[in-house]
Amino acid sequence: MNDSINVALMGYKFMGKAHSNAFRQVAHFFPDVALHPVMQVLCGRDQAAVQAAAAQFGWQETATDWRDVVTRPDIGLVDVSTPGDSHAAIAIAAAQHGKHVFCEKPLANTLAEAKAMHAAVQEAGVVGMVNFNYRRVPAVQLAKRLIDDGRIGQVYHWRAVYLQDWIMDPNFPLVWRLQKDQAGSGTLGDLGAHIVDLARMLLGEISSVSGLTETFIKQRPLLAGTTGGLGAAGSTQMGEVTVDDAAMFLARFANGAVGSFEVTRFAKGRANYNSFEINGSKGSIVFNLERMNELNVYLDSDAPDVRGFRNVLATDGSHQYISAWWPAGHIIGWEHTFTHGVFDLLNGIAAGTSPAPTFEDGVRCQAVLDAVERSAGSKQWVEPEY
Ligand code: SOE
Repeated sequence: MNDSINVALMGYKFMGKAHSNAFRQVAHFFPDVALHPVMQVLCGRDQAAVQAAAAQFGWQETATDWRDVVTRPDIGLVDVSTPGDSHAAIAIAAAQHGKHVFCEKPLANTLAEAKAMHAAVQEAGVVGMVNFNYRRVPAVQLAKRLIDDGRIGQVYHWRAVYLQDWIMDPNFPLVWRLQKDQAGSGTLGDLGAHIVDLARMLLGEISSVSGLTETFIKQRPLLAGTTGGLGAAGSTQMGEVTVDDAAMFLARFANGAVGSFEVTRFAKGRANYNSFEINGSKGSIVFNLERMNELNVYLDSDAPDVRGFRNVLATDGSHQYISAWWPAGHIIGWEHTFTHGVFDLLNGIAAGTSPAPTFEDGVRCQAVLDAVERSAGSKQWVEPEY
């Protein structure tokens, strides 16, 4: 059997569940993975909740303070799946103690934190990888191959949206994702980070942006149990929303292409609609996460009488990661992208290299988000500060 590595996962909610599933599945479906993960410690502040999660997801131990975990000599890999306000502290401490670091997106809440995290993994000589999971959709990898091989020619346009609708009810409470001190930003960091990362992977660096942000509902009910939450008589107290509900920006790419990006949590009916279209001199590509096994492709090289958008089902052995799963046509789902990320991460650790998206990619994405915020404030075109 291959060597193993003990993993500590920080965070046990939505992302903790997705990452746990990836660590549990990876060696079963990718038996050639160079390091087998041992699900050693699950860490979270609420002892009863973290114990229940550990039992459900299959972790051997629990801890309630990440500081006790990052110093443990038996831990080789620290996975940071907490809200953004603790990413930098945990990742930097873990790197300083010689642990490899896997971090949920966006890498940090600010550009300065992201740069400090990148410096920490570099100085420690450990692997640092950001979990931008949509890179690891096989159909998205097919899009990359078509572009890199020149099949759609010179790329002129990038057009991406990431749309959700889960906070449209004004009575939806002021959860952590709506508070700048915890989340860093709203849709921009949560959803915009994903499509910026995809744009960078597929088209290359973004050189300037012009953006706007908007917060439609500025006050929301405080959650019970938070300062000023439900009053004695049951009256609901309100708190300020300090992040964007929507963000839009135009971009120029270093390769001459131009792009548009739109993210919102106010698109009724769009639960998790992540889609991009790329237009080149010889063809076009369209991806939509709701049909994540498919890639829509238009190629000039087709005979004129049958030319048109075709739907490619990216589920046969020629498509990345697919041979580990099922026969052609037996589709995969959202959770598989996390397993693919963990597979590449573990191979990277064994080889001593950080797989993309590295912490440097995380910094470059953060620099674009930072530029959009500055542009929204100044109403000017702004360049990312890499
Ligand atoms: C929440 O809006 C969220 O779960 C993001 O945080 C994820 O990164 C995205 O994949 C789906 O939406």
